Amino acid sequence: MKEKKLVFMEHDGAIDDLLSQLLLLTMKEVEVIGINVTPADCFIEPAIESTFKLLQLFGNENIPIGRSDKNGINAFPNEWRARPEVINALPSLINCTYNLDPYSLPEAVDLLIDQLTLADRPVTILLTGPCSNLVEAIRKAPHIRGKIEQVVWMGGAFRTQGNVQTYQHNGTAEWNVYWDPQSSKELFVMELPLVCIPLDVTNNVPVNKEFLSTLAFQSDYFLSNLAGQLWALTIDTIPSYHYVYFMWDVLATSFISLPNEFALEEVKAVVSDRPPNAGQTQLIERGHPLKIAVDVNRKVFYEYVLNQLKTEISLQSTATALKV
Ligand code: AGV
Ligand code: CA
Repeated sequence: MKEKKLVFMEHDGAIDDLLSQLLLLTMKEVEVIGINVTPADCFIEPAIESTFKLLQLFGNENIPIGRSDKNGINAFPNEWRARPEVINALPSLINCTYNLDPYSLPEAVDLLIDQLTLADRPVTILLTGPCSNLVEAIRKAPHIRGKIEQVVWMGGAFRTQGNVQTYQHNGTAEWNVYWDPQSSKELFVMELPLVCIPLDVTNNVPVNKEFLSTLAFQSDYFLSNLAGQLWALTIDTIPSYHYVYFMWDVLATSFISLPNEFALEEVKAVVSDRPPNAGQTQLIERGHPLKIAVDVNRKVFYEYVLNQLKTEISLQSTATALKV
């Protein structure tokens, strides 16, 4: 049998990140070797609770979770960070047993270093939040570079407008890059095998009612039902910022399984770390080489997600998790 692809996930607890974790766990060809949670687009305690509950549904409580205590240079709006709190109260998750002390978990950078060091083959790192833990891990333990097969990052806005709208900013940056522009700048300088899934391509995949309606018709499947509940929470996305919620992280996650459905381009780029464009990913000739996704087969992507959400989770683990 073909060996599974090893994946370490770094997320930041937003609804989209949790949906991405769920999608990743449905991938039969993938072995998840750890999940770090950063309090960027979330508050840490509820996000760790959701992360653990999703693992539990799949009977994967043995996958280690790392807790990051980092503060971004540019914090996410608190209204966004507070959104995920409601997730743990959804009917599909509220009765999962949860008695984990989040402060007993390993620190994120240490967990990443340990898991990469232990891995017996190269690992794909999936970043659906900021890149700060990865950059610090490589700085602290340069030997882990050799264990990195590829870094897939939902981040950047190369030939399109950014999604940061705030003071002292001209709107050119994407949030995951902007949260910690200095680490982002350093990530590009490191010249890892990096693929960015930027706004240029995620703009093609909004969460729309048609998709949610199709998903609802298959809600006899536990995971489809749960995903439908999660996405419904994104429809009234916070006033005064963006009204449309995209499948940003979910698209980046699908790249792990569907690389051939994406058009990639090799570019050279740098990240700005000062106003008025901190966090902007700029294409310039003297920049660092990386790949960016510029297009995706949307139809295949939506169908793939719908199909993965028909994955049956074992009744036994659900029963234990839900105490039924
Ligand atoms: O910029 C996209 C990133 C993704 O990793 N996040 C959300 C996804 O998890 C930040 C973000 C941009 N707009 C948002 C965001 C919004 N309206 N609500 C919450 N987060
Ligand atoms: Ca995210």
